[in-house]
Amino acid sequence: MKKVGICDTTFARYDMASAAIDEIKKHATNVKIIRYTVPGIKDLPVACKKLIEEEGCDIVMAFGMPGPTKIDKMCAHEASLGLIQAQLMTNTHILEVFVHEDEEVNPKELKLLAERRAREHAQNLIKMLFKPKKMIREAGMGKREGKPDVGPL
Ligand code: RDL
Ligand code: RDL
Ligand code: RDL
Repeated sequence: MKKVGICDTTFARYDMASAAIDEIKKHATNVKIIRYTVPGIKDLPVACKKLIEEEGCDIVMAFGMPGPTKIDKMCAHEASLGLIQAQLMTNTHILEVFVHEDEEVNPKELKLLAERRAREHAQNLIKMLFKPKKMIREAGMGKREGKPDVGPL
């Protein structure tokens, strides 16, 4: 039984974690999911580290929505560095699933992007945990999450 940590924020304007949990449950039955919600993206790194060290998660997903301003972008970069540090400290993958609010102008499109990116990163997680050979077959294929794949050269 693998344990998957799901960490998200109240700052985000879409519940990406629920979309990912639904996607994981569709593709795997032998998985225990542990969810942890924090206020914002800078709170994600320690929450993910706790999911790994204290809850024994084999892999974690970190969902966040950086806002559109300069301070939000800086915040996102800092959160990203923290998530990388948490991965290095624990030797465990944390899939960073961020959707920047200015990736789309139309709120409906932003919602769709968040939903799709969450689900596609959940599919990546399933492959990384259970089907690493499938992941290798996709190497160099120009895959993207939430937007159309750009494809190989
Ligand atoms: O530790 C409490 C907060 O500092 C922390 O939750 C921050 O991540 C909150 N936050 C900002 O302070 C900010 O300027 C967030 C953003 N921008 C942001 O764009 N997205 C967030 N949090 O999730
Ligand atoms: O942890 C999951 C993803 O966050 C991680 O795989 C990122 O490296 C994916 N990614 C981005 O989120 C991004 O904004 C990539 C790029 N840009 C990029 O330019 N090239 C990548 N990944 O290989
Ligand atoms: O060049 C166009 C896109 O690749 C670029 O805008 C990416 O940075 C979009 N992107 C993010 O901004 C992000 O925070 C992506 C991810 N995360 C991601 O996880 N996967 C992506 N793009 O394919």
